[in-house]
Amino acid sequence: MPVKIISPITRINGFWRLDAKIENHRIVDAFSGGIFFRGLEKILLGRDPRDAVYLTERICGICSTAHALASSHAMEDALRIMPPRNGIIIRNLIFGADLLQNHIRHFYFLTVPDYVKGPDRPPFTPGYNVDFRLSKDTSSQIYENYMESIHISRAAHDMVTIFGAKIPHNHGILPGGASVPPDGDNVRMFLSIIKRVKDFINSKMIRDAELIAEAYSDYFEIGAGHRNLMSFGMFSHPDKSGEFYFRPGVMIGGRPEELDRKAISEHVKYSWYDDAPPLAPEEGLTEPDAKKPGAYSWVKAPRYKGLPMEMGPLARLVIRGDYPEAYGTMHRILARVYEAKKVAELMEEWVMELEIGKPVFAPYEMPSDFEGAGMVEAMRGCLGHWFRANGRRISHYQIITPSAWACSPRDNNGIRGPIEEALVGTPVEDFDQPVEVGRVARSFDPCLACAVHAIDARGMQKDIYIGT
Ligand code: NFE
Repeated sequence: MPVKIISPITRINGFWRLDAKIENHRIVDAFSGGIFFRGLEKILLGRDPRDAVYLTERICGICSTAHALASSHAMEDALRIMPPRNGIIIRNLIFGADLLQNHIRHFYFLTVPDYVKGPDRPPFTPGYNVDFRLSKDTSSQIYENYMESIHISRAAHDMVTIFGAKIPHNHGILPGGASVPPDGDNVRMFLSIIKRVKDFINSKMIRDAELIAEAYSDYFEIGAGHRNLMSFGMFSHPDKSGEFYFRPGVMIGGRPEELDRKAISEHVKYSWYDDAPPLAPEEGLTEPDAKKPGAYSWVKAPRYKGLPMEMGPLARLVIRGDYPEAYGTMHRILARVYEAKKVAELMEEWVMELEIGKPVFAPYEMPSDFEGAGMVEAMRGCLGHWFRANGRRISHYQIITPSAWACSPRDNNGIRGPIEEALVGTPVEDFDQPVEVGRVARSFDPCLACAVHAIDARGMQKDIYIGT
């Protein structure tokens, strides 16, 4: 059976290999392989737990604020720290700004070229020449907005720097709260930028996404996957402890459930790690075995109650009740732009809730031995940091990112990961131009930089198709 190997898949973050078995112009099976090794958990051992926030941010440049949040939540969980109201709002503003940057970039830079023929010059050439359905005028208009989105996504990053000092790897989020207090200047600056970003999303990005969705309506069905959704809860409420603006929850086969934070385990049968039974992240091991027979990925297979789960904007909006229950490629794309609109609107309100002169940080004492978990939403979905400290040094740290869930290989029961499953059934018109594979896979906004770390030379074999 012909197998299309795409490695590395371009227009994602990090290095990723997809093997798609194609029969009669349809994908009948798929294998998702992370082709570099993550060693972050090992780097953290023996370090001061207060430094984890800065070290784990370095996992990835596109979602570093999410790792800062997860790490801070883990410390706050362990030491029962309650950040002050201002600190929670500032963290929401920093993470919200980074989420907007991510969603704008994902839509224009990573998604649009799969559906809209670009200008006849690099970086848009060379490119595919199949199944472009929009008129020349509409395509030009969308690429005009693409050019503007470069400035707008940068403006979103500028917002992160107002309260986070720099981006990627901000210094504004830390255990205990935030580091930059609000004042007249930074609040005014933030407000003027959020308004500009919001106007762009409302007047251009939503329209461009809906134009694409209309022309490619078959993609509402293509790429549905396992039909299990999960969210850990996004944007803590500053006045209602334990509540979120985007609530946590689970939907399994259409049935809503409360999230059980203890029902997560990682499988490694098909991953290049020493064999172990499914382990909870509190006990998780990261012992590489690059020669393990049958393994095909550096990504582990996280499971919830033993099931693969889909997450990210679509899961969050469905669980929040802002989008009808739906599964499929175009639903993921639309949910991402609608979520950007909602978050921008909320952020405009949150800036006005800051109280000048009030604290942003709660000081704390660090005992010798403690442990905690930080379970938050990153842009792509559920992100967890689990750690233990002994003698004020990290003795265990385990991270599960949303892309580890999405790009996971088969689990110990042989069940495909979410993207593998979503690809099955996808039509492929031209074996040599498999644009459809990228459309389905990228709708999850995968980031292999988060999922794994360090390249494997096996990704360089000759039969490999470079780029999609
Ligand atoms: Ni590298 Fe990340 C997000 C995290 S990965 S982008 O969002 O955590 O899944």
